[in-house]
Amino acid sequence: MQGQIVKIISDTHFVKTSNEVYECKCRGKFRNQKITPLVGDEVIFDEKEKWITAICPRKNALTRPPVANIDQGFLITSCKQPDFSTNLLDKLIVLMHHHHVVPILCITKMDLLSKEEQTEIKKILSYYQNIGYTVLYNTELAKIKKQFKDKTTVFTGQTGSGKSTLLNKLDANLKLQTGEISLALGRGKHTTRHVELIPLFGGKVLDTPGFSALDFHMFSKEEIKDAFVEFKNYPCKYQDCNHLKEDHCAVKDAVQAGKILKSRYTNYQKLMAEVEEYR
Ligand SMILES: Nc1nc2c(ncn2[C@@H]2O[C@H](COP(=O)(O)OP(=O)(O)OP(=O)(O)O)[C@@H](O)[C@H]2O)c(=O)[nH]1
Ligand SMILES: [Mg+2]
Ligand SMILES: [Zn+2]
Repeated sequence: MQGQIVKIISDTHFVKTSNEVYECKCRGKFRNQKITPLVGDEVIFDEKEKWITAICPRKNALTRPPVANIDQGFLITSCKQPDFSTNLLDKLIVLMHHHHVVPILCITKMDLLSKEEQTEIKKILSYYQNIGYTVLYNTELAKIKKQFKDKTTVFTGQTGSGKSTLLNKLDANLKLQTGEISLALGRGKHTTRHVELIPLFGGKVLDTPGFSALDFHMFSKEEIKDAFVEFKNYPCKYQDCNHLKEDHCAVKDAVQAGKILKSRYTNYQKLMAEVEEYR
């Protein structure tokens, strides 16, 4: 039989077919091949023995969070508790580009900001909109619901950013566990412990445990360059310009002229430096 893994708890894989969920184990064979089944994987399984026998070819596989076959990523980004960080946001965007997942910025906790702080963040977000990304606020439930149809969407973002809270708001029947943020940050504790695939509004959504820090050493310079999509609007004299130490760089000029958001460029510099250091 064929089904999709919707949850994994230790060595139990919950495999969903059109009408039932089977609790399957996994043979060592995959481990030898260095493939681990992930939530989102389509698998072939023996319904009698409850063994997963094969993993179907994947569209993509992410490691953080560990999920497969993803179309789009809701980057759940809080304005406060945890604090808004363009650095984290830009890293997540690079990660999504790397896996061919369409990033959608989803902003939470605007209500915790003063009017002035809100204006400041909205200015930054309108920049992201202008370079082509969809930006949604967690108060725009109707708009958010429309995004899910016929897609597999992963919710990702820092612990306490409000992933599970938003899902509960979208569908009150879900009753996902949510955490008290002051406690979560203090103890570095995650409220959501497992990745879970949930059918929602004509699509599939994956709630995932948040993270507290990220490292991105696996990227190449080319990948990072590609993920800063707006840089392509400023062709440099040299085609392979890294936009770092080069003279007459159109990207650096655009930063100077205020056409490229300063934080985008500094985050780019930091990522490129991390790659350099890692090599
Ligand atoms: N003021 C305010 N609080 C929010 C908002 N969204 C979520 N919260 C609160 O933030 C806390 C953490 O929310 P969760 O939904 O558990 O966060 P999470 O991203 O699922 O966290 P993990 O499961 O640990 O990754 C809870 O106390 C929520 O009530 C918001 O828009 N405004
Ligand atoms: Mg959660
Ligand atoms: Zn350049």
